[in-house]
Amino acid sequence: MTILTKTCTPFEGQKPGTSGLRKKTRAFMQPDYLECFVQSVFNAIEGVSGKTLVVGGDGRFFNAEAIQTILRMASANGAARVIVGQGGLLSTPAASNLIRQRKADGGLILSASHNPGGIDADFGLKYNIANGGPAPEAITDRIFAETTSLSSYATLETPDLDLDTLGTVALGDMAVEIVDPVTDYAALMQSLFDFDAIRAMFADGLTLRFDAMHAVTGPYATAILEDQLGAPKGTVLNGVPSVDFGKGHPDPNPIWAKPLVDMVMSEDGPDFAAASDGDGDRNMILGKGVYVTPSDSLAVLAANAHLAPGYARGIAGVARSMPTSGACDRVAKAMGVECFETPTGWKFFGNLLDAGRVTLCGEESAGTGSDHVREKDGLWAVLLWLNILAVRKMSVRDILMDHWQTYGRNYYSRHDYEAVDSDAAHGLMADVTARLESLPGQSFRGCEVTSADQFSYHDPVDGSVSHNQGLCLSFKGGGRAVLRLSGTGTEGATLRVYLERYEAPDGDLTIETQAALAEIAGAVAQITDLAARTGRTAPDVMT
Ligand code: VG1
Ligand code: CO
Repeated sequence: MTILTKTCTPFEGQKPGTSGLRKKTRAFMQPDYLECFVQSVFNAIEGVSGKTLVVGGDGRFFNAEAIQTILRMASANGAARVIVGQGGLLSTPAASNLIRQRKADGGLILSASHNPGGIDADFGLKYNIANGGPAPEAITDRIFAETTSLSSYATLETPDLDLDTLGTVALGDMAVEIVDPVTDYAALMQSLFDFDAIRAMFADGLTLRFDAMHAVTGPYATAILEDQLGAPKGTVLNGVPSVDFGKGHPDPNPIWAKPLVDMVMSEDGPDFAAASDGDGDRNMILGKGVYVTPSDSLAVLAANAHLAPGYARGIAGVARSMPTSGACDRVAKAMGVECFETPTGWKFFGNLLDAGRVTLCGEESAGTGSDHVREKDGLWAVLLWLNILAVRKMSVRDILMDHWQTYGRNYYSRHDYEAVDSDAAHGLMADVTARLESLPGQSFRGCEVTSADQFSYHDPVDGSVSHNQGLCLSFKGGGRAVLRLSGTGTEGATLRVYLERYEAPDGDLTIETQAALAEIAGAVAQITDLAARTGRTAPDVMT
């Protein structure tokens, strides 16, 4: 088969963000755009000759076409084997698992995660390394450098492969192995959790609703929750993946998964409910009448993980991203295990997990995971919660209340200002950065700033340093605000304001969240001159 070398001109802005390259789908569909990025990835990892790769995506619009392009290029670049999910589907945690199980050299995951899908929505692509986790910054920097100087790429001229039939086929000299996307992942889950106890709990009548949001988790959730664990048919909602996620926004939070939240808040709502995102790595946890913030969920899971067989030996430590609340820090302290604060994005957890320093990781954006893979994992979090419920035989609400009464409560909320004018958002950040040194000691709306700094991360495992990872303001009395710009958006800039306040176990544990954080939010508005700079008087999304 003839390998074609095509000349190309570099595209601007192919810089991987928090989680790979995310752009408008139409940008990815331009001639050569995807090809240039894929060739840059291959070049950045010293080629793929003789290597095995895992490829799959969340099934969004352009997933199928992009996979065919990637397969042709992998073959033309000399790869030995590509393992691909049937129909081109793999959830992000399942891809991470396959890379590890099959000892692949790396993988390409096609997803823009929680961003909407469709020809006028978003698409994305990221490279994961041999440990199954997202490429660290050293590699994404190399990929970006390649994109700026690329002059040619290699591909084949072949018809599309049928990816719907399981088995191995040849593409040039490369083997393409089409695997069931669910099987290996489901086996991993079974090895970690007490499926019998969870099955018994469903048989006893516990009611669950899992909203797959028309995204990739549908087949996984149906196979595991309904077929293996015996939850009644209909437990999984919106379980068939569609290219535009049912025209929805596959972000599992109280805004985009509102129907599920309304359901658990109603009289006859289910005992437990959960949702996951486009690529299946995020989770939202709900109990009858209660929403569990992701930061609290991480803390509860850390405190109770030992109740599941896979974690019976206890946890080595916990890591959370800097904007995530300090709730898990209190659990780690009480358990006498290490707790790490990393920048936003799962790529920063990999070294800690590989080194055995931490067992659980989490982010405020609805990501929780463990050392079982090197990605966050939505369904895993749901199963760990189910295992804990099966052992403790308490409601979600009671478990949460018990947790706060033991450790205190970190009131927490994130306010997002989306599609803000990019210059205005960068100007706001630059202005606060310039004033960081003068802020401590000053009061804003009655809140005194005690410290103000820019977060830099020093990786304790490989010694690398990542600067400019968000602005952190601490207030007298233990309140905190974090400001950063999103690295996953595709339109203008998204300003994220993270707010937190701690209340001790004997304090008031039942304040409405936004009311509990109103003073700090007011202080941030004044410090940043937010309304004048962005033209916004209220956030677009509050989670
Ligand atoms: C967001 C979240 C971050 C998460 C990232 C990828 O990044 O805040 O916690 O790791 O998305 O998640 P940003 O830069 O927009 O704040 V996923 O599930 O979209 O791959
Ligand atoms: Co995701």
